Amino acid sequence: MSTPKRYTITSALPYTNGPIHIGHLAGVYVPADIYSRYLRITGNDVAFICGSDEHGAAIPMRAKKEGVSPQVIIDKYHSIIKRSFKDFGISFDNYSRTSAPIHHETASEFFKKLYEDGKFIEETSEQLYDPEADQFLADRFVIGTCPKCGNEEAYGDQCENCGSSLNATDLISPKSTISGAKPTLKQTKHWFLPLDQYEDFLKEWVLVGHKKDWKTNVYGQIKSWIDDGLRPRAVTRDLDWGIPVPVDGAEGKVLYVWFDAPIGYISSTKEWAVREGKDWEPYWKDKDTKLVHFIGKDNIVFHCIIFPSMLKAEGNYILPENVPANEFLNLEGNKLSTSKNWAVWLHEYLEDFPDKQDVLRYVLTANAPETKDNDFTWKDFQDRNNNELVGNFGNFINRIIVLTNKYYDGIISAPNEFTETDKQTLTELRAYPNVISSSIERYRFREASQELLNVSRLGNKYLADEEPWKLMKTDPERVKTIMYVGLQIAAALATLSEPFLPFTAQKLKNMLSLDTIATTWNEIATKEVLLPAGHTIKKATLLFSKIEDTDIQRQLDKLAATKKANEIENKTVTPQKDTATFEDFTKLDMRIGTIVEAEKMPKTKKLLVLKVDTGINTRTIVSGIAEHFKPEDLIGKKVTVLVNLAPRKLRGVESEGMILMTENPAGKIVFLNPDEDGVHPGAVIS
Ligand code: B3M
Ligand code: ZN
Repeated sequence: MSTPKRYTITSALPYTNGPIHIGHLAGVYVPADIYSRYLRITGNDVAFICGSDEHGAAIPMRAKKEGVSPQVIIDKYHSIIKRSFKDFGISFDNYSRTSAPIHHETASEFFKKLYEDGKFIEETSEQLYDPEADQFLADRFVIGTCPKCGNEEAYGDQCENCGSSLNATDLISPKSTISGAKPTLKQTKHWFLPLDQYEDFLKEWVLVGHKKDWKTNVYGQIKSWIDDGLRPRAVTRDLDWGIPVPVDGAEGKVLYVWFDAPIGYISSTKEWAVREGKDWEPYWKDKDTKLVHFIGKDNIVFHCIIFPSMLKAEGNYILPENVPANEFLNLEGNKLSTSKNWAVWLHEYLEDFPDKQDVLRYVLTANAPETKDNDFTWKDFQDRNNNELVGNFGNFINRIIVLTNKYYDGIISAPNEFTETDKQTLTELRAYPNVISSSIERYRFREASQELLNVSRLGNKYLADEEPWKLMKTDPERVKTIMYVGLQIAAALATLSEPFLPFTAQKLKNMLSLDTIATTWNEIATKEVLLPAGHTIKKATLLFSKIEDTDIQRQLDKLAATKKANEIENKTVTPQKDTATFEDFTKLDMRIGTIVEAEKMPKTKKLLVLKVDTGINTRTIVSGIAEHFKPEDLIGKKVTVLVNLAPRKLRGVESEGMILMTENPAGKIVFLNPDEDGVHPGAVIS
């Protein structure tokens, strides 16, 4: 553990165009939180900063899709996102938003300073223009073929396939994402940051300065961009959503979202400092402060090339000490996708697993995409919970606490002389704070989480070898020592688990009545005694519980339904039938009916014989829905019935009418209820 310092830790500002999912948590927020919590409990001065990014092009687009104003969208998702972070214990010191006045001010001032210092190039050039939508096209408003890798869906600012940073005019065969139109070229004035002038600085700072300590995936990306040669990059846009460009002659123009968003880290720090009565400047300007950006790999260019060049141009700011970007997390073998709804949304996860925040934090850490893309599977989630958290960590704690209560009414007995095994166990325990620290300080959170589990493994092995439950009858004095040693391991776990499993750590501290005894990581490494004899602990409560196959199946079913829904969406809708005249329509007599009896038609798989009260009479209707409903579930259901359909015999039973139905995305027959999950426009009523 190194000497205490000041840290500014940022995690990528999420776009408020949707809720957040496990990929965000795994890639950015959980590692940033582990790091921040760790630094706080090891005595550092930490500002852990985040906020919502509310100026991205995706926001007005989403607003258009939902038929509301962008403000409605940002307010809605800002609160959902903020809530999810809180629910999962992400311990931001401040969570702001880029629509906040303090941010508009900070970003405007930053731009003005660069403008006045002559750091921009002002240039009128031809930009892509959508003649139908009457709008310039940049960034997400235009897609086309990536000139580097040939991906046909590259955006105007970046290709998500190869990670290249692009200018909209670089795209081959561009197309407007607003109208689908082929763009024309039109002249417009913009301000450019001449990144080419920062090449030498970037080379010196990253390529030479951080060759050894930055992750190879991050370093490799930066190197390839610099090797490709950097070009001036426009930092303004012709849009009406964003921060107005604060200089004369810039009417109708806003700051490029990637110019304002990283400044959001600074404004969020200011907001925090004002609230806490602190000075924000040392957190951004004192060269002894360590600035660390946690991001996903698609944000590397912005945090390692563009933002540092902006900070350098401004002149007063420190540069990031590290940018430990992660790779991507997939879900059950497919890329996570907000638009395809292929995700585990955090707010939905909590509905299904209300007290299992730490389980998700743990699984996402143990399987974090640190060096390569990784896959989240529900089976792995279940296995890690049942084997590692319940079977290892929870099992150890439960045994030691239950036995202490059983043998000694919860009061810790004084130990007798330690055996060699006892001494060795305690020595091993004392090594863990440093082992875990060293992994965390090198941003190896997966490794750190496994070392944490090794602490409870140490405890389980010790108890299994010493078998206090067997010795209780023959050698109760020895048992006192065993329990004492075991309790020291439990106390260490309560403190060491805090960055990873904050909710569990709190529960464990309560059980051990540890709140009154301050146990720091350093104390674990150095102190003889963490829980003294005579100290009283509380009764055991369960830290983790088993996840059953049925819980997992429900999640897999949900994903299967999503897949099906996506397939249906991609399918062409059943073509419309020939025109029916009004007279044709009035011939149909449809009534509401109640199903009063239902039974299976003998010797058939699909048919049910129903008795339906139509108001006119109670009649028999044969319906092919036996595979979709149990007869007993249908009694009392209200349905829509076509009552004047010519009667016909099915398997010898006369059917007098037809119940109207449709199909949901999972292929299940449902009664007419357009609100039924996923019933989509175009679903045929039959
Ligand atoms: N809003 C997030 C993204 O790419 C982008 C990060 C901004 S960090 C300054 O999801
Ligand atoms: Zn590409």
